Amino acid sequence: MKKPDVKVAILGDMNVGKTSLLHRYTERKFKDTISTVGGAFYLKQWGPYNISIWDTAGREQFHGLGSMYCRGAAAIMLIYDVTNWQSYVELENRFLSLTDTANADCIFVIVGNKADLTDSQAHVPEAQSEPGAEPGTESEPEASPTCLPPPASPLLLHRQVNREDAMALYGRVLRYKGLEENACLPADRTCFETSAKTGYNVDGLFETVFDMVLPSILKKKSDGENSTVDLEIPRTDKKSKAGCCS
Ligand SMILES: Nc1nc2c(ncn2[C@@H]2O[C@H](COP(=O)(O)OP(=O)(O)O)[C@@H](O)[C@H]2O)c(=O)[nH]1
Ligand SMILES: [Mg+2]
Repeated sequence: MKKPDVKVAILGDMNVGKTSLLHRYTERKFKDTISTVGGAFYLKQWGPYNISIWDTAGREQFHGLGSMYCRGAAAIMLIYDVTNWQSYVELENRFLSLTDTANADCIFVIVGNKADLTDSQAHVPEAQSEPGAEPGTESEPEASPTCLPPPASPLLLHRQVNREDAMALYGRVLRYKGLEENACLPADRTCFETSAKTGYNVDGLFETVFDMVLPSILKKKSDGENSTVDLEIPRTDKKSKAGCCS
């Protein structure tokens, strides 16, 4: 198996669409039900580097694993559902502390998923989607230009979380981490809205994050460290914090 050069972890409450986002990005598909037991791991080649992406299960019983998933992470995606305020609140209440084991220079991005439910604009995938990435469910054939016009937009739901809320959370995450806002990436580059269902902004999210972690890979390499991420389950009682683990 190829050794990852860097690690990205996906965190957020159950049902916000973490697995669907990863599935949409890697498989170019959307399925209505995919269950994640414990977690899943995906390796993406990005230029000459291998990036490991860790999907977690949001259920309480797996929380012990959450900090293990974040261990040595160079980037963490905090995912909420734009139609569910509680999923946004939980990021701070339950998930932020799990990121203590991430790298000291870990990059955070805040992602509001299910934007298709609140915004008609999110009904089309981003322009830069690869050919073959089709919106909607995997069983739907791609619409040809000569087909009937698209069906009327489904009824949109009221959004419970705004982009401003996400940007405010990003500021609080930086404060929690003890980071200076002006020394970090600005909130308008680290807050995303996506739809795993339609593909809206999914490539943009992952590819921006991959680009963001490149300096971290290069720094590790120039520091002459062993630049791989330890995939083994860490030994218990390892209490040391960021910086010790990659
Ligand atoms: N409408 C809509 N539903 C979504 C989206 N992403 C996920 N879902 C649905 O939300 C549910 C939970 O998704 P899942 O990926 O399993 O969430 P996870 O628990 O965070 O991994 C499933 O029924 C998905 O079909 C999305 O972007 N839009
Ligand atoms: Mg899941």
